[in-house]
Amino acid sequence: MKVECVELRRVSLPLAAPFRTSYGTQHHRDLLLVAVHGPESQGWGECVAMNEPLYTAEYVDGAHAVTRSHLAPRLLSGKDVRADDVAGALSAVKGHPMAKAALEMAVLDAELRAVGQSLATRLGAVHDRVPSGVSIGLPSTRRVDELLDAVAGSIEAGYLRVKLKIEPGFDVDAVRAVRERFGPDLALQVDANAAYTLDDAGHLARLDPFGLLLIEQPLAEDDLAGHAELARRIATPVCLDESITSATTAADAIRRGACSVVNIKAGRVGGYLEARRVHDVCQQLGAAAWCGGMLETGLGRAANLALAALPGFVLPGDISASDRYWRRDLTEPFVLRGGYIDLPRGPGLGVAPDPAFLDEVTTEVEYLQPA
Ligand code: OSB
Ligand code: MG
Repeated sequence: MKVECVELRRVSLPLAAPFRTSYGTQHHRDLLLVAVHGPESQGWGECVAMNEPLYTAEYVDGAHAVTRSHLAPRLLSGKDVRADDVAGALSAVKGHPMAKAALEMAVLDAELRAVGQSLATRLGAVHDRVPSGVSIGLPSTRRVDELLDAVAGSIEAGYLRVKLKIEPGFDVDAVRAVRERFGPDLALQVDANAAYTLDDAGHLARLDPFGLLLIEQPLAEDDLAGHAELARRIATPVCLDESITSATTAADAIRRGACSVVNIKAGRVGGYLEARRVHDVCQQLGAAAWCGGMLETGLGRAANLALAALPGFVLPGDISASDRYWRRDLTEPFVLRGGYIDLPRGPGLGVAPDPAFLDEVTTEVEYLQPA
């Protein structure tokens, strides 16, 4: 497509409930959305960069600035761009995978709408619905009874798998309490967001008896050797999130034994096309994959559903229903049906923001055109 205009929109959406992890508490989502406008169609991309650079180095103001000054101009060069070419066109700019992923997603959406194909078909999806998991934040009070209420609510809502955020001081006892209350059959996993060091290996081994599906990103992002050593010392399978930044790093981590499970997030690896390559690497090397989440609106959720319907996604993802995040979503809400969420069927993402509601929650908008 010829990109005639790139629209950058900042949106502020309150979360239905605060989300606390080992790196901080989120009360609202300050989002960057991008739209690409071409002669035949337009497409939407959602940038998953968080408000602050605490999960990874990227954050929403930085993503906005780099998109405005360095990324969007490379797509507005006057030449025809295909979704397959976006990563290459942006590759001279180092880093900023979430900003790049949003632009590629928008071009994919526009391109697919023009030809009437869904993103799921384009990526190679083999399912028309995906099993839904939920990520439960640290309780604000660090009290286990608050956590047990949240888990009970999630099970009642129908989620097929529960992920608990942990940090030093809130881990083994919390997991034990959940197992005691909900039993051994609950599909349960934990996410540390890099809050531990290898010195904690003995302590983390105390999670072994609880039959967790996995422990996600226990150690620092750059510590593959540490994760490989930890994986030898604990029985719980090690899964990486923050460390996996591309198909290359995924292959390296799996081959080194740093993980046997991979959380795939398109934003973290620079786009849905690279995310599919991470999926392919996991399949080739025998690692289990699942689709992570970044508190997306319906736009990012639609794209994650398409990705999660690929055959190598063998565990439920962090793709919950819209009401787990938002009082009102930007798109038609995604709902649980028997623990599953249906893929949207239409071309491209298959969903679009409600224009009036989008305007209501927009805090800033700019339109970039060729120089
Ligand atoms: O570490 O997986 C994570 C949200 C924001 C940033 C990082 C993470 C998360 C989640 C929530 O765990 C997943 C979701 O439900 O979107
Ligand atoms: Mg994680």
